[in-house]
Parts: sequence; structure tokens; C-alpha cells
Amino acid sequence: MTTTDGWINEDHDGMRYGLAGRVLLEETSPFQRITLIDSDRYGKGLLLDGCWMTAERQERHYHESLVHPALCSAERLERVLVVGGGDGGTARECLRHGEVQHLDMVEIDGRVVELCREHLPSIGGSAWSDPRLQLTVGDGIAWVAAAADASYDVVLVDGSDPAGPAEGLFNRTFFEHCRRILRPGGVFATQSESPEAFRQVHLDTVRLLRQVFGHADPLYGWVPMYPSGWWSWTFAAVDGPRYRQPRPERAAAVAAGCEIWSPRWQHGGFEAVPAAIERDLED
Ligand code: SPD
Repeated sequence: MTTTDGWINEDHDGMRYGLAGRVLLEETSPFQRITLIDSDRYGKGLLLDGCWMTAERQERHYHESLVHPALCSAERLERVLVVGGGDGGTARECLRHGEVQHLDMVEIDGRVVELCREHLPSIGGSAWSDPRLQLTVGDGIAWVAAAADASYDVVLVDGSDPAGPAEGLFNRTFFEHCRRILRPGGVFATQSESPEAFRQVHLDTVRLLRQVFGHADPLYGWVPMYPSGWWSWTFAAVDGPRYRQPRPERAAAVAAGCEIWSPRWQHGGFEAVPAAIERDLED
């Protein structure tokens, strides 16, 4: 991260993604450097290790895209696991689904949760006081490895880039455990980086999930403040690509409160695979 003349920037691979604003607070936790900022355009926001994570007036692009394709399509929604997601946005969107009875959120960095609750309270919103939310500050990788077979209906991975504490969220062992702990009819989704700015990580992630689950599909959308602005989330399921068909009654219950996600947007996103990426993924 650099700060220049009233701008806060994520510098990535010869490019610079910045917001005009000011740094509110910076500290180093046992896991990473945490920066809270206030920006002119998107309000308050969070960077971890100098990379953009979220901001008040932009977070919906990311959270709606990760959550609703999975929660609108899993067979049941009783038990949901969120790995990471310390700002609370993923949990908030999950808990809009009334069928969710219990949500485990396992976030490695308790300081991220504390600071987001204090400075970015609208992102977690009512999730923080929802009795269905069970927050554990701990290692999501160990949690998934220790979880019982077939113990969740949905597993969502809301981590940061594959360096530092999130590195282990992109490997075969972790994905195999995620598959093992899903019930029949269960759905898995993870943020899978930018097909432009992190092309190789993106391709490797989709390919690995296809090996582990037998199929997987990237969904393309955008998070304007992330490198390149073009982002992806990848979905897989125990029994075939059920995430391509949102259940109409669930979709209807959440669509009105969404800014980005809709069943139509979801259909389009799954279809909008650029030719070169499709070819690369078939190799
Ligand atoms: N390069 C940024 C990847 C960040 C993914 N997680 C964002 C956290 C939002 N809850």
C-alpha cells in the first residue's frame, strides 16, 4: 500500500488502484497489517497487508456475489460455514435467508472483527447480534479439517489473497475437506481472485476445484476498487452444478434487498466466460 497526495493505493504488478481519502488507523496484528481508511467515494474501508478488502459503499458487489448463488441453490440451508469474512458482510448476507438456522463464522484475526465492528458497523449490520451467528476467532483451515463429515449445507470461503494467513485457503487438502464436510445437496463457494490481475491464481483455483469436486464454475463480476476491478467467485457442489439454478422462492425472498445480485445477473455471470479463459480452463 502507498499513500500519495491524499490517495490510498494498492500497488499491484505495475498498476495502482487508489481511492482519494485518508488513513484513520493502522496497526499490525499477529497475522497482518490492518489499515482503516475513509475515502471520498466509498466511505470507510479496510485494507489487509496493503490490499483492498472492503468499503462501506462498495461491499455489496463482493458479498452478494459470493453468498446468494450458493444460498439460493443448496438443497438445505440449516448449517452454514463461513471461513474468514471478518468484516461481517458475508455473514450478513447469509443471515438474510430465513432458512439458515446456524452459521459458524471462523475468522483467524480477532482484531479485524473488533475494528470492523467499531469502524465499519454497517457491513456486518444485524449479523453481529443475530443469535444464529456463532463467531469463532480461530484457524478456519484447522476448523474445516476437524469438522465432521457432512456437517454443513453451505461452505463459503471469504479470505484474502493467497499470501499470509489466507495462503492455505487455496490448496487441495483444504478443498477436499470442504467437500467432505458438505451434506448431499451442499454447495461450496470461494472468492477466486481476478481473472485479469491474478490470472494464474484464478485459473489454478478453478482447475483444482474441478479436480476435487468433479466440476466447478467461475462467476464473473466486479469489485471496482480491487486490482483490475474484474473479480471472480467459484462455485462447486456435492452433486453437480446446482448453483446454476437459483430456487425461485429463495431468490424472491432476498432479491429486493440486493444491489447487484439477481437471478438474471447470476445466469449472465456464469455465462460470461471470456474465450481465452474458457480455453485455458479446458486445457
Ligand atoms: N484482493 C482482495 C481479495 C479480498 C477478498 N476478501 C474480501 C473480504 C470481504 N469480506
